[in-house]
Amino acid sequence: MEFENLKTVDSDVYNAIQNEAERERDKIVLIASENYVSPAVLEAQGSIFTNKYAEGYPGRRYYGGCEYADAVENLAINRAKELFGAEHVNIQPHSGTQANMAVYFSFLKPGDTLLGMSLNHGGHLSHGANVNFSGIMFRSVTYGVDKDTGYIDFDEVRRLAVENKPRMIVVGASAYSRTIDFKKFSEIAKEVGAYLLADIAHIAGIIAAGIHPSPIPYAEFVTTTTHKTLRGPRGGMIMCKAEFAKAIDKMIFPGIQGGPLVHVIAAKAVALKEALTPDFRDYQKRIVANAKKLAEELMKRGLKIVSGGTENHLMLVDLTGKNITGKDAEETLDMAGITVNKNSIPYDSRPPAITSGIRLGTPCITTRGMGVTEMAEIAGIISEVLNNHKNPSAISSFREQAKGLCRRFPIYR
Ligand code: DSN
Repeated sequence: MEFENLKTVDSDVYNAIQNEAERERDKIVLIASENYVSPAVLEAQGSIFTNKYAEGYPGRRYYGGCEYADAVENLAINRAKELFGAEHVNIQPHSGTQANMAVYFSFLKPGDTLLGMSLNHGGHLSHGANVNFSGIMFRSVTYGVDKDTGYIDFDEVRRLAVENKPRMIVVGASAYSRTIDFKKFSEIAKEVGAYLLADIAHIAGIIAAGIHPSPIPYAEFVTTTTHKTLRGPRGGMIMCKAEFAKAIDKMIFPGIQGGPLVHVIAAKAVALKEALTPDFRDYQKRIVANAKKLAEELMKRGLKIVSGGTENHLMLVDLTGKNITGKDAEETLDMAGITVNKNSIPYDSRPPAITSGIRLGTPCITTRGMGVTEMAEIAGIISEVLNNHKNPSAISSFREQAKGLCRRFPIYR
């Protein structure tokens, strides 16, 4: 990557970027929440919109000179509305957690009950984990997956909802490989008089492509990040019914954020335009087909997948029978040129910094153009590396194979 000014001004940062470019180029990245943005998204995010203050909303700013900031924010909002069929969109959240925070702070008071998926069972920190503001400020109750099937246990969700009368139910996950039944969640929420928030950060792209059912008809609030399957810049977004628009907008600004990141909003607009194309739908189909194939190939080689497979872009590998922890698997696979993250599996006996599982996802490798043939090859490397994790020379021999695969599928040509 050419950064001539940066090279002269700050060689330390320049070198870090070059090293990161090399890492991204030469490693097979299976982190389910990551992706590679398009060159157009990258250009918009690196644009001079980073110079602009635009507190407020299009047509109602606290600074002069916002006409072009208004233009990009309106483009992003309108494209998001079209893509998801949302009544109202706030495109300013800096992250998924801030999007969730804005929803909670708008409609919950400290001490109110929040029912969300347990972090240990695949939920997210901001869905009520006790180390997060959401678990500190609110009375958090969590549901999980069935021990035998690995599927969300709806009997438990309903029982907890009836017993605890939450003010809000959060549905959404960071490590759950099955289709989420938003309708069923909305029926439970209605039964107990709770709001429903669907956090679709991981599966937003798949939903936009119509491959996963959308929560828009069922949830009062839908939050997402823009950088995972959606393949946009790092950031967040809130969609809601029109009746909640004013409260949500007021909570994002001035409630919990100051000036919006206009360069990021410009990049979100570009990503949303890309997501409206038929190519994007085809790309999401390939993400899901690749994940299915990868899971099948891993299972063929004796690896256990939580819930027995996947219907989205990710899977959780249960390593309990493999004599290796999630932490060691992450480190060993990285030495072989495959980047993953350790991840708790449901009912894990090990702590979150060690874990008994790894999470694998296919957005990055699908963006590079890899298909089902490459999934079999990658599953073969993963299986061999895990089987030979005590043998460093065997592991390094896979490094060249992984690099060769990456070279055949360059990210930025
Ligand atoms: N940390 C993200 C993930 O990896 O799923 C969620 O915020």
